[in-house]
Amino acid sequence: NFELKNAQKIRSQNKSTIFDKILVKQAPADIIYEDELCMAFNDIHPQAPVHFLVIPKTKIPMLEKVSKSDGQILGKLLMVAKELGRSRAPDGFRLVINNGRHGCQSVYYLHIHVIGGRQLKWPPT
Ligand code: DGP
Repeated sequence: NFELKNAQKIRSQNKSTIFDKILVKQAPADIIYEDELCMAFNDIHPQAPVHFLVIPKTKIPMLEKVSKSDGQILGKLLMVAKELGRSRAPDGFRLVINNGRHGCQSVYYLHIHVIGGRQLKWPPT
């Protein structure tokens, strides 16, 4: 039933993810940037020559869970994505945030994909 499914969904979204472990260096990752608010590391399944993820250090499971007080960290994530994207994919790049099942989100720890280093197509399928 709906309530059971919803409870299971909420529990799964609160579970520790692989990105929680990468953040505290309990799991390996190719970290390309880190400061007091965020971290960026290369995607383990790159979809292009440049494909890295930017995550906040304070956990947000998915974009739809952000609150008004998260505005600053969201801005920060975009700024870091922009700076790293510009230097690593100077001919252009794309940001993606997958949200929920239909968005193909697989890791429930908010992350911005930064993809580039080749000609991308639009629209994505
Ligand atoms: P998504 O939740 O669909 O937005 O994508 C999650 C991305 O995370 C996917 O592109 C693969 C990547 N990923 C999954 N596990 C690991 C991991 O252990 N290390 C790294 N570096 N990336 C991972």
